[in-house]
Amino acid sequence: MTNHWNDLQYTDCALIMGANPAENHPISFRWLTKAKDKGGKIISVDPRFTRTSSMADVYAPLRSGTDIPFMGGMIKYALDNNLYHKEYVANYTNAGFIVKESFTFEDGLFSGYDESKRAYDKTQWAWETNEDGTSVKDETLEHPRSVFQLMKKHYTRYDVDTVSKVTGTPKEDLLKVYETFCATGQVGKSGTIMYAMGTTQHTVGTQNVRAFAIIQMLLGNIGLPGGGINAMRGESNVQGSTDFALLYDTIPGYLAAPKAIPEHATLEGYNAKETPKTGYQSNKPKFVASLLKAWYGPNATADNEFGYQYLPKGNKNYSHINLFKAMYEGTIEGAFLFGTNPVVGGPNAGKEKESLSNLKWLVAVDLWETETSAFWQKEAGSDPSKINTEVFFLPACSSYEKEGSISNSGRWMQYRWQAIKPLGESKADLEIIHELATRIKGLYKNEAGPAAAPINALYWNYGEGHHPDIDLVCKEINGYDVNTGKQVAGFGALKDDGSTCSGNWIYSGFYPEEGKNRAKNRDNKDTGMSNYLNWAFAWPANRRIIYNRASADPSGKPWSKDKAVIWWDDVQKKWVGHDVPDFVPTKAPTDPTGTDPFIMNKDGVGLLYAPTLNDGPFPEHYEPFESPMSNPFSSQELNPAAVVIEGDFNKRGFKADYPIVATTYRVSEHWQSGTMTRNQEWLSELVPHMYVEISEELAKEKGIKNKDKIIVSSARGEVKAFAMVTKRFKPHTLNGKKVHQIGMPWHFGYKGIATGDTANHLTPHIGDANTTIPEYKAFLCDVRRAD
Ligand SMILES: Nc1nc2c(c(=O)[nH]1)N[C@H]1C(S)=C(S)[C@@H](COP(=O)(O)OP(=O)(O)OC[C@H]3O[C@@H](n4cnc5c(=O)[nH]c(N)nc54)[C@H](O)[C@@H]3O)O[C@H]1N2
Ligand SMILES: Nc1nc2c(c(=O)[nH]1)N[C@H]1C(S)=C(S)[C@@H](COP(=O)(O)OP(=O)(O)OC[C@H]3O[C@@H](n4cnc5c(=O)[nH]c(N)nc54)[C@H](O)[C@@H]3O)O[C@H]1N2
Ligand SMILES: [Mo]
Repeated sequence: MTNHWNDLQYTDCALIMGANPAENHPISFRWLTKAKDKGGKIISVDPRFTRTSSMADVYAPLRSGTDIPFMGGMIKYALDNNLYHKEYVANYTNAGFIVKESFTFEDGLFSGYDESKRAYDKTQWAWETNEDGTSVKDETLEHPRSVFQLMKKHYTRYDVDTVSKVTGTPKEDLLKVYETFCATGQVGKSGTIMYAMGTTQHTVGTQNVRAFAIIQMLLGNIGLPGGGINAMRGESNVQGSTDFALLYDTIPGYLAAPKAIPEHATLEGYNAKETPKTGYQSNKPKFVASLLKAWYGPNATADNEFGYQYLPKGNKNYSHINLFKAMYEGTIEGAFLFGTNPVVGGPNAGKEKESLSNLKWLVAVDLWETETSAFWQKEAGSDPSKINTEVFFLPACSSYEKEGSISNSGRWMQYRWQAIKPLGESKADLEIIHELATRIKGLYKNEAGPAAAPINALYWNYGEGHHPDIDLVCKEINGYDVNTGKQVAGFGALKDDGSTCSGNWIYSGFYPEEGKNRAKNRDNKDTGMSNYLNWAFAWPANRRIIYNRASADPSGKPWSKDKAVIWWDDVQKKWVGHDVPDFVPTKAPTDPTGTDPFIMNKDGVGLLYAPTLNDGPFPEHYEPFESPMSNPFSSQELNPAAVVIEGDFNKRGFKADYPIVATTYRVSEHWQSGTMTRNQEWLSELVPHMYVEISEELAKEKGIKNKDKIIVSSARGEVKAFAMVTKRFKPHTLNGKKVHQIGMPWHFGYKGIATGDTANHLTPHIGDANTTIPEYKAFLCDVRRAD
């Protein structure tokens, strides 16, 4: 989230699209209810009428996988009707930047496409720069090569009629949404966009979010209370684990994972390639050196590039779907699965199960024996005599049995204390990792060579014995002066000369001195605009609203009194207000860069045009991997840069055999792959079986009655379930033709109390062009009665 939970109460309009927070993030609704009490509006855009929709002022259905046309239409509407915030756009975004002639867009393809690599040469999308490296700008936004004009041209094609044909959203619903949300472009108003997996789990997932960013910058909604782009995060600590490099292409603090490319051959080369000359990221070498010092301690010296060469460097895509493909092909020998159940939660899960049988060994660390750790058993439909995988099970303890911090969607790092001692033989994950690390280090102690070197160099100083000292882990994350041992005050104090360490620069500052772990802060006094600065610690630097410099006009005054966050105090000569400024606190608005609020970007402005993404600087509609219609916007059907897996591992279905659109989602009563809830009696009783929601119209066509057993099939598998005939789904009218959509929860498996077929037997192994997240939310299927 750019903002945070409590801040939602200040919104004039929440556009909830690709999320169902009433059921999946219920606490967010507490704040939305407050917003509603103050006259705020809620919009819900979802293929299914959800409980969120039932709380909304405006509901619009759409076909799964068509959010870009939906939002493209909104961008066009805002521009055509002059509803955008001109001063914000001109000053705080790259609207005026002049794009080089080498950038073109034709029939769905941007310039620089190489079909054999399914990749673009992004250098062709660059903008013009002056001799000093600054960007060439046209303040009037009239130049035909300006971002603003190129954007306008790009979205002229997204007229309401064409959009409606693709999305299936009735025209009047589209216009109602556009009108309601674009009203937040007025000074004094703010609108927020709340999204989650309905947005991201697509081959165009990242560009879906980009479309949100464009509209929010056009309306001047970023940096304001009640504004922003707010990702409702998933697992309780998924925000924290992403910050700490859960993603395969990052190392902690969103630094790029080193690759086997010539530019990354040395630390100097890595820094040169990854560090922009301007903007806050120009400090990157300090964060990298401090991270390496945290990992390798005294073994990281200036002479050995602080241990940079100990880091593995690979060029492959190591995302979930590719890891499982590699297992399937037998190129991975062993796997540790810490708290994950891919035989239920992974895409094309039947194949993921098969992949596991190609491993030599598997270690599952979990609270329960899951469908995954039991994949080899007869009950799982396997023949144990044919499976050679050696499976180890390590019992993990639950969150109540251990201490540590988790970070919520609003980036608040909050400490949790241990409630009870671990039951039975179970252990905290940290303890398991500690034991593993110390034993592996023990085994390699007397070995030399490239495999042993990084293990021997690893600085594992979290105390003696079997119980790691979690306080030492916290101190290392914050960072300290390696000579004095004194904790640093924040990331501003980190150095690139090896004199400081920090395990994650974005968290630096949460534990600035002995006895002051701010994740443990529990002062619930409102410090202004419900930012609660003394409750928990929000990265970065305890800021609650990111880009909050944009809540003030170029001269430093809040755009409006009601939406004030920070402002320039000309007497004290600094930024003051309700939040920690997301800006150099003493940099005056009159400074040459005093009006550049997006300090994490090289040019200090928001990117309406983003030449950094893999699939183009502007979001463009492409059909899902499996689609019921051809793309009316261009002859490119699938995102040209999507990560495609072909062959036996990922069979593809077509509309002739599978004419129905399907999607998957969650219910309040179950959690994820179900291990956590299908083992609970009460929750199992509430939602005891796998079911599929189908419209009354489809039920009639197929002769299906409520509670009948049906079979849903896709190119990859079949699922048997109860039919839930519902008004929540309605057929779409796409280009004049009726197309059905169905939906189902993905929580079921054969273990536990509430059992049922696994929805993921149907979903494909296909990845978004930037993140490789699988397209769980839009695929094709067919439906028939089971008897
Ligand atoms: N009770 C409960 N709460 C949870 C979880 C849980 O399992 N149970 N899981 C947690 C986790 S890890 C996560 S990531 C979050 C996920 O939170 P959400 O994203 O809210 O979860 P979903 O229910 O998967 O999907 C949200 C909605 O997207 C809609 N949708 C499907 N396709 C499209 C599309 O193409 N466009 C649009 N606009 N909408 C579409 C679905 O109909 C669904 O209502 O929830 C978290 N909260
Ligand atoms: N079709 C479809 N599939 C999806 C999605 C979808 O929307 N549709 N959503 C996707 C999303 S957003 C997500 S996040 C993934 C989730 O996929 P998974 O992470 O595989 O699913 P979970 O059920 O959350 O698995 C968590 C496991 O961790 C165990 N566990 C709980 N606490 C602890 C602990 O403290 N330590 C350890 N070691 N284990 C613990 C639980 O018992 C459980 O077995 O699924 C994805 N799969
Ligand atoms: Mo998630």
